[in-house]
Order: sequence, then C-alpha cells, then structure tokens
Amino acid sequence: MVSPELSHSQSSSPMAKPRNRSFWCLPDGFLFFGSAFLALLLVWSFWSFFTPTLNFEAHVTESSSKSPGDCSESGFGVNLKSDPKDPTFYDDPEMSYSIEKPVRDWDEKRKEWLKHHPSFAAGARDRIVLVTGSQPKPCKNPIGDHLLLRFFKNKVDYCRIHGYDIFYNNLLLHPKMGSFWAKLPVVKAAMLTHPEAEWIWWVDSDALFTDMEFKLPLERYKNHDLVVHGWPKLIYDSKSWTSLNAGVFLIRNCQWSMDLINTWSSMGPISKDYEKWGRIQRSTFKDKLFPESDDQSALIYLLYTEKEKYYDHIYLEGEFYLEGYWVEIVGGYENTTERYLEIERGAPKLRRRHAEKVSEQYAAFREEFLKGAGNGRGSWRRPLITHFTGCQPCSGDHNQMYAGESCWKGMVKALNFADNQVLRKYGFMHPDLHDSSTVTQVPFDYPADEGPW
Ligand SMILES: [Mn+2]
Repeated sequence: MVSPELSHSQSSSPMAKPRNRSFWCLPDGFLFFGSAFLALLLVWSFWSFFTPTLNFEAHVTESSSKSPGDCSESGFGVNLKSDPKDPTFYDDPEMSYSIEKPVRDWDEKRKEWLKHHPSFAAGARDRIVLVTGSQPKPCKNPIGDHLLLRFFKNKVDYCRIHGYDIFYNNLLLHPKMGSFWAKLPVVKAAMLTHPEAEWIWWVDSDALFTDMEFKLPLERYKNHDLVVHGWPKLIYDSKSWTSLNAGVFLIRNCQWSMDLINTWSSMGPISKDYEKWGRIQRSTFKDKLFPESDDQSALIYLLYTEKEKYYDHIYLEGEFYLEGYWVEIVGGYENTTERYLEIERGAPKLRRRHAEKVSEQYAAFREEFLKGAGNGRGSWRRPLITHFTGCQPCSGDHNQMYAGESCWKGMVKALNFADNQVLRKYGFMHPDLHDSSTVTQVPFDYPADEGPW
C-alpha cells in the first residue's frame, strides 16, 4: 500500500518529474482499494497454507497496531521517555552523591525506583554499566592522550558489541580522592545514577579488552557482591599486596556495596587517619614498597582482617584473566592469533560475514573449539583484559623494572590485537600488530558450497 507520506511528498515536491504524473494522479481511493484487495488475496492465500493459530493472529495484530514511527520504546525494549511523578530517592533532599555521605536503605530505594520504571525492571538482573576514566588535565606523555583515546575506544567497542552502557569520567569527584582512590567516588555516583543496572564494572584506563567476545559468567557471581581478580592463598598465606588487583572489578549495585565503599574509602585520603593506614598496610603487606595507603591494599586488608565479614561477599576470580599482567600476556598474541585462525580454517561458520549486532552468536559457536585452550596463565585463549600495571600511559611514568619503550610498544600491540577483532566485522584488519596505521581488507573466503543457503 502506498503510504500517505510517500504519495504526498512525491506529488508536492518541486523536483518531481512530470513523467509519472498519470500514475501519481490516480485517485487515492483507487490505490487504497486496489492494494487492500491485493492484501486480502495475499492473506487469504497464506491462510490456506497455514493452519491458523493464535500465535499467527497475535503476530498480525501486533505488527499492524504499531505505527512505523512509534519511538516510545527504544534501546533494548526500555522506555527512555517516562519518569513518573511518584517521588523516589532522587527527590529526597538528604540524598547525596558524595563519597563522604553514606547512603542508607539503598536496596529498598532501588527496588522502589524499578517499580516505577517497569520497562527497566525486566532485564535489571544482568544489566551492566561499565565505568572508567582518566585525569582532568592533558597528558604529560606526548602520546598519552592518543593512547588513552584508544584505550577508551576499545571499551566503547566492547560495550557496543555486548549492549552495555559506558560512563567515562575525567574529573576528581572529590578533590582529595586522587590517583588510585579516584575510582571510588565515581563508582558510588554511578550506582546512584544507574538504579536500572545490577552491576557497575570498573575498568582502569590502562586496561583494555583483548577478547571482544568473552562475556562475564554472571551466573557464577549470583551469590556475591564484588568480583575481583585474585587468589585467597596469596592473601591469607603470603600476605601480598598484589594478591588481588583492584584495577578491574565488578560491584553489585546494592546496600552491601554502598557500605563497602564507605569503609573502603575511610582508609583513603579523606580520612584523618590516612597516614596511619599507610603504615598499617606496609607493616601487614611486606612486599608493599610505597608509604601511602592505596585502595588495593585497603581491600586486601579488609579481606585479611575481617574474613568472616567480607570473604563470602567477594568472589576472587582466578580462573580467567578478569585482568592480566601485560608482561606475561603480550608475547602470546601472535600464537593466539594463529590458533584462532587454525580453528576458523576448519570451521566455515566462524568465517561467515555477519552484522556486528549478532556477534554474540558467533562467540557462542567459537566456544566449542576453545575447550582445549585453557584459561589464564599459559593458555592460548584470548585474555579478557590485558592490564598495563606499572606503565602509566598518561604521565609516561613507569616501573623501573621495564623500559618505557616496552610499555608503549606492548600497548600498541594489545590495542591492535583487540582492534582486529572489531575491524574484521567492518571488513578490515591490521596485518601487523606493531603497526597501527596500516590496514588491509579481509578477504571473503567463505566457500559458497559450505554456506547455509
Ligand atoms: Mn591500572
């Protein structure tokens, strides 16, 4: 059927050519009845093919009742346009986003908000908002801002592929909470700003996704509220300040987490006991070399001293690289690339070109071939996150253990390794992981006789 907009625009456009005039001048009524008759014939012939079922009827009604321009529901079936008048925690003048003011009854408040926003309640259990950020000023390292942009692009790519929201912060939300402490005020504010999300996923600016397909096994964390990469043995036996890494963590949007952030940040620079905490941490964790209290040691300290209170809530993920130390990872990218190519050569369905939006299906296909790959250290599976601990892309400072060159070269290699997984869906790739600016086209090598058609 010719839509009214189309016939209108065609007949009134000054650019319309007179050649088709006779067609466009047919009375609307004629067109309508003509097409309606054709539609009826079509429906009728379909009717004789299929046994009519309730489903079929429902489908017809649903598709015809919704006009094509109806945008009241967008995104993933959530309503972005409705915020009912019913008061929520946002209307409470006592509510504060500040790290210095604790939030109480957060579970009830969040539940209440979801009740008033039912379209968000449906998928709330698995909803993740990724939060990251960097400093407010330009980088001292001449290539620092470029590197940070690429680290951020990588996170945007990962989030787009998996349908996660992302928030980038480049301000100190509390003037005293700088460097490694800066994340806590941001995570707390993000929890309040995203009651629709069950999880906030903090990822440091010097960490990047190097497996664009892998999804967090959320089912495994259902009875926990904080997930970090770490090892109980190193906490309780070795008492090491690197027994877990606080640069990447998944935190549940709940009251327990609000309380944790409160206790955790009370060992930071906002505390009058900040220096004392530095001394305590250093005497507890002998391998800690600097005097200031840091967020990672503070978290380990809580787990170590109050095991009964914290251990059950915190999942120490040691099975895969929730984050992995770059030094033990970057040398393996070529081997991993080769192993994945080998798999693809034997599995045409993995080579099939597809829209980026349906990438997760191909990730699931690939899983069956990765069973022997192992996970974490020594494995040839792509590491979920490569973390450039000890290298600071922005300031240019780095641990004296390694040359600055190896930091920046490693980052470029990791960024291109990750980018290749994304670019491929756009038809291109970096042929050389060390060379960021050269791209080649991905050949179409999917044999027609193996196709699904
Ligand atoms: Mn880091």
